[in-house]
Amino acid sequence: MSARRLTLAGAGALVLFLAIGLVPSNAALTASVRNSVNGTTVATDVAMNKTATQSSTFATPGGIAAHAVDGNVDGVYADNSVSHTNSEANAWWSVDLGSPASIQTIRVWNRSEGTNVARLTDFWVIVSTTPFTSPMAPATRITQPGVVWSFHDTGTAGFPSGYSPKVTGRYVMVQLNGTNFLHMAEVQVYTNGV
Ligand SMILES: [Ca+2]
Repeated sequence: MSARRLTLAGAGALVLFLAIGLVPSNAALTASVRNSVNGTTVATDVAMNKTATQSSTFATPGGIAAHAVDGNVDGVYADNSVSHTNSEANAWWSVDLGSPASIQTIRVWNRSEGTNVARLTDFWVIVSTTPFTSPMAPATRITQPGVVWSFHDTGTAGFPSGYSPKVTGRYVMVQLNGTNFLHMAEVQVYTNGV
């Protein structure tokens, strides 16, 4: 599905839900649907196009960290919009929002291809007010100064999986609890309810 089709479908669904007074909490809005509908701001992905880093990069430019904040939720690796580390212990990906933000919702979009989907299983989503430092297991990382919220998702990431930190933070990390490749189609960070 093309980005244009996703955008039009998302906007259409949103207009419909607004018209009947219901905005679904887990609607598959794309980052493109972030400006306004009838002048009302509905969702702002503050992670889009911000500086992203990861523990390693499987291939450049195919798997660069920036692919998870490029505004495209396409989960097919060959379409050049998926971040991808090497297989390693506690592989991580992180974004710097540039300034503190009131983070209401985080959405993690998994890669969408076959058995690769299962690689993003048993992972943490972490929010911090200070930069993430040296490599460490997530159970240790969440005890570090600056960490204001964390969630251990023991399942497999969806399309997307949604989280509701409701904290102010600047740095967002997704980190595997075990050893594997870490690849994601997109990580969206919203400062208002979606
Ligand atoms: Ca992407």
